[in-house]
Amino acid sequence: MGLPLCYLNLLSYFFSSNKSGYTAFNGVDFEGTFHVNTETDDDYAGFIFGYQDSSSFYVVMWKQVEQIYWQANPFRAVAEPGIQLKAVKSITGPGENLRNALWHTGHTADQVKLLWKDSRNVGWKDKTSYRWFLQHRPQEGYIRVRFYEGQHNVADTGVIVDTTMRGGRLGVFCFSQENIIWANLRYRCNGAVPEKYPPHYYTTTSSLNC
Ligand SMILES: [Ca+2]
Repeated sequence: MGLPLCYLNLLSYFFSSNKSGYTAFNGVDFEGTFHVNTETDDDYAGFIFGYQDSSSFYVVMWKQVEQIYWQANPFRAVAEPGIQLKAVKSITGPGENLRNALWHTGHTADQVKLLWKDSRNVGWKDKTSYRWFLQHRPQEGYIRVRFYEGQHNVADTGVIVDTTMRGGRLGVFCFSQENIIWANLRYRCNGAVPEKYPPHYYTTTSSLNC
């Protein structure tokens, strides 16, 4: 069994659509809104950036509740609620290993590195709009993501420094979640490295050989 259908759909969308074909190798700001328009599902919604191919991309993904993946092979995968930022660098590409690694909240060798997780560990709420704002400066490896519910900031990665992907395409992401509505997606080129930030707000990550 391969990846969930929506993930495959996403990849085909990337492969076939020019709408998301914007390829940023310089700085980019990317914002959008997602809204889960059902009360009967509790899985992953999010977005992708730095997409180079189906084995190499960044994903920001948010699950509603904790859950062990129903396919225990090739390894047990546990999803936690709370927003996660992952660097995907898969030696296998789409398939069972990457599927379970994406589901899992943690590092999976040769597949996925968890760069950040919201320590509040709170899932998204049904029928609620969340707006994200990403700043990615590939040359510096600067990544920062913030989420808002209305005017209220509900998550902030702080400054993450990672250079696994030096830019790439932008898109949306789902994993086993129905009725996600994405809206008002916007991007703009922006090479300016944001304002100075205190050292404790700065997480440098190493290579992906985790
Ligand atoms: Ca589901």
